[in-house]
Amino acid sequence: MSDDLLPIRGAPASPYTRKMLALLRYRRIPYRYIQGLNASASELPQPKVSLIPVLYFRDGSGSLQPEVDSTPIIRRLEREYPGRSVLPQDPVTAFIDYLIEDYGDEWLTKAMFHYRWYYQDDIDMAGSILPHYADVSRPDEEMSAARRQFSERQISRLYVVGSNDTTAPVIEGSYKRFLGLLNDHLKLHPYLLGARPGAGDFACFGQLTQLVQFDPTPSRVAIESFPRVHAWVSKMEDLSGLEPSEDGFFTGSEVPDTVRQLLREIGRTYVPVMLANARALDQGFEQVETTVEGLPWVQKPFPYQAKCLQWLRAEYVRLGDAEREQIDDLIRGTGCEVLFARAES
Ligand SMILES: N[C@@H](CCC(=O)N[C@@H](CS)C(=O)NCC(=O)O)C(=O)O
Repeated sequence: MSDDLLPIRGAPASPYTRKMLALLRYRRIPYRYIQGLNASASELPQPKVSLIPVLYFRDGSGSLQPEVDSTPIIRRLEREYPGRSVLPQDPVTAFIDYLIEDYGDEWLTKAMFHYRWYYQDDIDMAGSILPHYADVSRPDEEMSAARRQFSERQISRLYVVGSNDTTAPVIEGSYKRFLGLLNDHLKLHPYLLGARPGAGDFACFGQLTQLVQFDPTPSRVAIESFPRVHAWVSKMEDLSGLEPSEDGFFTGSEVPDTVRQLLREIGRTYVPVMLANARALDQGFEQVETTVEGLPWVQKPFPYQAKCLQWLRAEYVRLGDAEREQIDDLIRGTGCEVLFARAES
């Protein structure tokens, strides 16, 4: 009965849709996947903010209400569907998972959007394939107009993620280092936080479905240098057959050095940009300006990422004293500690 199936609306080229589909499969939550950007083609209501994926939950009267934003949706699914959790129970591990999830969603996505709409090969591929996802039967003439419109619209939005000629080397350097760090980690552990996947794995996976499996420039990097990561992405797609053990996640004291190296990478790139973005918004600046790895970073302020910083800080404040000390030990010297410098004092 389709009534029992959780509706999710999204598209194959949307990294957050892929994040949520893989998570639903792993969690064995029965769903129906409605493909398309617009609710108008289905009987489902449109959310207030026009983003995908949209998940639909029944309210008290039984009607379906749209929800967007994968991070809170994951928490809601945890409350409503028990078992096969993607949130570690150990608060220290859970905090690291949250930080990695945020990094995947908010920083890796810069690489995803940048590569897709910056290089001609990538623009050509995405521009010619993506518009077909709305309807594969539309005539070729219509599709070539759609291709132009769609590509122009997306290229004009590169600024939103901070992709420009100044930031291109920073974004690309960070993508390549991330692949290298994930590769090192996967030599020892199948998932970022142990023997079972956390929300952070799904966030990184979502972006990597595009970066290593679709767009030609970044996928070449993965195919040539990181076949292990390429294989990981394919495996993550459907973990419905994995039988996770209760103690599959690392405890806070077991978090390995390879994860600490990833935190260092987060501290070198996402953290300075997140802080500069929040500062620019606080002070009403037109531009975010900072340096990342000694290279300049300029972009327009992005209000959503200032909220991400507040949410991260709220997670930190919520920790008990002993756990916060453990986190402080883990992140000391990674560059992530400055995120919480004020909250600490
Ligand atoms: N924070 C949101 C981000 C979702 C998002 O940015 N979705 C993109 C597609 S991957 C989108 O709908 N963009 C608007 C558009 O393309 O019109 C989440 O985690 O779900």
